Amino acid sequence: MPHSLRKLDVSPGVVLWPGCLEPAAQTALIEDVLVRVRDAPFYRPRMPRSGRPFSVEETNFGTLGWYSDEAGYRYQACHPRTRCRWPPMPESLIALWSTLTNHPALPECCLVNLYRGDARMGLHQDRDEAALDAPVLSISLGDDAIFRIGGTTRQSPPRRFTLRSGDAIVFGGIARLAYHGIDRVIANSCSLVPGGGRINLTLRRVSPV
Ligand code: MD6
Ligand code: FE
Repeated sequence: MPHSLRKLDVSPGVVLWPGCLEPAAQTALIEDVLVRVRDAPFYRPRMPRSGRPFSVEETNFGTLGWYSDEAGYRYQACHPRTRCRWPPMPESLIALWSTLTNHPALPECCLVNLYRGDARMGLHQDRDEAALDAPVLSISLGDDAIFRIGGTTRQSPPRRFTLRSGDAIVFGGIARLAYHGIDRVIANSCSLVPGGGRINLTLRRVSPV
């Protein structure tokens, strides 16, 4: 169960639950994540065409995982290196999805982003899902991050706010295709992630029902 259901409407379609997970729930969740990472280790995705490596490391849980390399962005059922299916999504995340999104279909993908050092995430849209009617749920663990969100064109003026460990945000409706990114992570602002840094979990529904 979420710790706090205090919610802030950041902009149309974007809802933030600051401190949604209490410290004990954050610790339990990071443990659930790290056990699964033993079977599905972090890797560095590459940009379509150029093959330039991302600064974030990623892995996935669930029936489908988001992956990127020279051939493009896509969802696939297996880890690119182990060739095994992704580990199952932690039950606590599926429960949180139902509570916070109210979406009737279950999430299929939990993308795990690991930010170490000066990793960041450029401005992008989440648009590889056929089920664009479903929102995206994002949970932050570890160091604080400066999140930037604009509108549906790269030119729309962005808003910035800090995402802290335990915060949850949901993007849906007219914000589902909003451009967003992580400008930077504030090193050592939180000690939750072993070895330091930030882990972000984004849950998505991929297939139409
Ligand atoms: C991150 N988040 O917080 C990256 N995408 O590390 C995302 O890319 C994101 O937070 C869609 C919806 C919410 C998000
Ligand atoms: Fe995103």
